[in-house]
Amino acid sequence: MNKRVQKLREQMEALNLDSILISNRSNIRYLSGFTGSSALVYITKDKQILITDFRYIEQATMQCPEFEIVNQTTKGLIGTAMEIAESHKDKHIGFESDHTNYSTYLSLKERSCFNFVPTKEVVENLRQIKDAAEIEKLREAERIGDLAFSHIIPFITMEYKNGLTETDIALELERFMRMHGASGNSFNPIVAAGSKSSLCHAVPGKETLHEGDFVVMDFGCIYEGYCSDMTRTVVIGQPSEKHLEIYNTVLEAQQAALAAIKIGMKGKEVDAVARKIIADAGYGDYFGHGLGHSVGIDIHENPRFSVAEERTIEKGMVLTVEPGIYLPGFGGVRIEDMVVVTEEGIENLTHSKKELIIIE
Ligand SMILES: [Mn+2]
Repeated sequence: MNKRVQKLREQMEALNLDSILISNRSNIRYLSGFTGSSALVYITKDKQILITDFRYIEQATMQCPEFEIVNQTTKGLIGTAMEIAESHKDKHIGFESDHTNYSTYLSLKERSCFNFVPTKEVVENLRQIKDAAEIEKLREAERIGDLAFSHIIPFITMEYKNGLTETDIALELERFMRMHGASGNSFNPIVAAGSKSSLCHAVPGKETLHEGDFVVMDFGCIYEGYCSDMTRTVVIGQPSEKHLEIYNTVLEAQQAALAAIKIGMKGKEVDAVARKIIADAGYGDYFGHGLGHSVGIDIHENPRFSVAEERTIEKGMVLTVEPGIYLPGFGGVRIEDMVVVTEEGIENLTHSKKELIIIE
C-alpha cells in the first residue's frame, strides 16, 4: 500500500473530497514515481490512476506499479480524467489551485455536474517531512556538490591567471557533477566574481577573476530526482580587512543559526538568529533575502527560514541555511549548507570547509 497516497486520502477526507486531480509534476512524481513530462494523477477513495499519453505508457507501467495506468483519449488529460470521474460518480473533486492555469480552470467550470474544489499545498505539505529514502538521495546529491567544490578550488587556482571566466567555472562544476552521478543541475550554477558577487542571483558571464575579488559559487545537482544546494565564497589574493569583516560576519551568522535549529522553532525564529548578528555588525540593510528554504524534489520548498515564516520546524525536514551580505560596488558573501532536522538539532549534509579560502 502506498503510504503517500494513504496520507493524501486522509487529507481528502478532511476536505470532504471524493477525489483529487494532481497536475503538478513534482507532486505526481512524489505520489506515483512517474518522471515523465505529461501526466495527470487522479486519486479517488479507493483508486489511484495515472493518465498519460502513448509516449509514456510503457515507462509509467514500469515506474508506477501501484497505479492504474490510463492512456488519454482524444479528450486529452483533463477530458479523460473527467470521463473517469463520471464513471465513478465522483462529485466533489479537488484540484491544485496553485498549479492550474486559467484556461484549464474555465474548462473545469464548464462541467457543471461536478463541484470543483480549489486546494492549496495538499501534497506539498506531505512533502515537507522527508522519509529515510529521500534523505539518502538528498545526502548523495549534496555529497556530489561537496566533491565538485573540492575539485573546483585547485581548478581555479591553476587556471585563473589564464583568463578563466565565471562561465568556465560554472561549466566545470556542471560537468563534474554530471560525471559523478548527477542527472543535471538543480538550478543553473551561480558564479559571480568581484563587484558582481553582490548580485544574489548573478548569471555567470565573461568576467575573469582578479586580485581582491570575492567569488561566490552557488550550485547544486539532481540525484535520483532530489536536489542539492550549496554556496561557498572564496577570495582571490590576500583579503583586506573589509573582506574579512564581511566574510566572518556571514560565517558567524550561519554558525549561530545552525547551532540554534531545534524541532518546534518557527522558521522566523531561526531566521532571526542570523539576521540579528548581521544587523548588529551594521550590515542589516545588506541581507535582503530569507535565511533558507526547504529542499526536496524541488529546489525551493516550504517551510522557509524567513522573517515571515510562522510554520514550525519538524524532524525530517531538509533546509538550507544561507545568510549573506551584499555590498553594491564592492561584492558579496554567501555561505550555504543543507541540513536535516533531527532529534538532536541538525545533521549537516554539507562538509566543504567554511574558513575563507584564499586563492593565489
Ligand atoms: Mn539555496
